[in-house]
Amino acid sequence: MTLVLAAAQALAAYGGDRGEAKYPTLDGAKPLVIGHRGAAGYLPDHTLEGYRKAIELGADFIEPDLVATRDGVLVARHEPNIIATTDVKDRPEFASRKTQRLVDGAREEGWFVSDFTLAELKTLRAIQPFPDRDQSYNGKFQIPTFEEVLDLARSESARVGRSIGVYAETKHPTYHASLGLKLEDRLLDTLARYGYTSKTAPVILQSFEVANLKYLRGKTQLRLVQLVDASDINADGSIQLAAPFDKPYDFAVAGDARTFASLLTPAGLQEIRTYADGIGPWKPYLIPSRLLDDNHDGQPDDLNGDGQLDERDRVMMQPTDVLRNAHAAGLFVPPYTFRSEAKRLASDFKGDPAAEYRLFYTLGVDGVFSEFADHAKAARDD
Ligand SMILES: [Ca+2]
Repeated sequence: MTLVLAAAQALAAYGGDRGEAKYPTLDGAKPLVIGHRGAAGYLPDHTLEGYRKAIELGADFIEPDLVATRDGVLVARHEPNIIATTDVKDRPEFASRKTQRLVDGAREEGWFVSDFTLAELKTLRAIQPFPDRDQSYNGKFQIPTFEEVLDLARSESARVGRSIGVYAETKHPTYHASLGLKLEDRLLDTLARYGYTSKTAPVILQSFEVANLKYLRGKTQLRLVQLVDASDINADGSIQLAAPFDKPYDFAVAGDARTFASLLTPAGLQEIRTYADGIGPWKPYLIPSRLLDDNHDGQPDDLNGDGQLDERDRVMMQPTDVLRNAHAAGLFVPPYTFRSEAKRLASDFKGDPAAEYRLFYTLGVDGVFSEFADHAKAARDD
């Protein structure tokens, strides 16, 4: 029996014939559908239009990544460098702003949010960074401020009649602090103006760094999540840890030897529980996948014979203990990122994103960061 079929049968057993919604999550509630960067599978990342689309598709939370402008305003972008997500490179008036910066120790060239005022950023328009996705909305939508995202979540909650949460990430806190643009107090001050200070507020904060989460823990009761990254996954399914994706960047600066993988040991999870409520791991930490070499020629097999190696040539392995250990530590676990395109799905799923969702829901994840919220919701509710 395949892992996917086993997952489907186990999920059926949870629901039973009584029609009860019961899930193997930390608290037994339905796993959350989190609209990763909005509805990134359909519309350009981190735009009000993209967040609204995610809500229409059924997202419970929308997920803004936060960076700071030169005048200290929090705006939603996945990276400080906006070369790939806006039309800035086509704007002659900003040609002279092109520069190089070190982001978490890695040199990047492009245009950086911290070199622009909010007013200047508002003249730019978002573009779809994945070349294989719909490019027809390029040049139409603005970069939103965090306040505009909060306003949208509030107005959409009233419009659709359910609570839409905001799952915000502090991007590169050490980098921003080095520029004199510390994110955390700006974030908490903004949230406090909306009355979001308690554990029950429709807000969750997350970060790949540790020190800023500990700082936030000392200042707020809002739910906090430790994100856990990696650089890649090896052919055998083991996690690859290469800088700057090997450890939280504040660990790198402090000379702390611990890696992201260290955070997911039972001891690491206990430590996280002292300052956070959940972990957001890259999904191979929960269920890895591997390439095959069935003909023993020393090269990974091209399972679908298309001449290239991608997710479609991988096979899912058995789950690790990370989810069970995290739940045992009292931490909720929404992994990232779920993408529906066939080339982004392991061979087990046969091009059907619902099969991947069912596998992870059955494992007991407490949410999924999805770029196709409609598929995440349908797989959860059907
Ligand atoms: Ca292939």
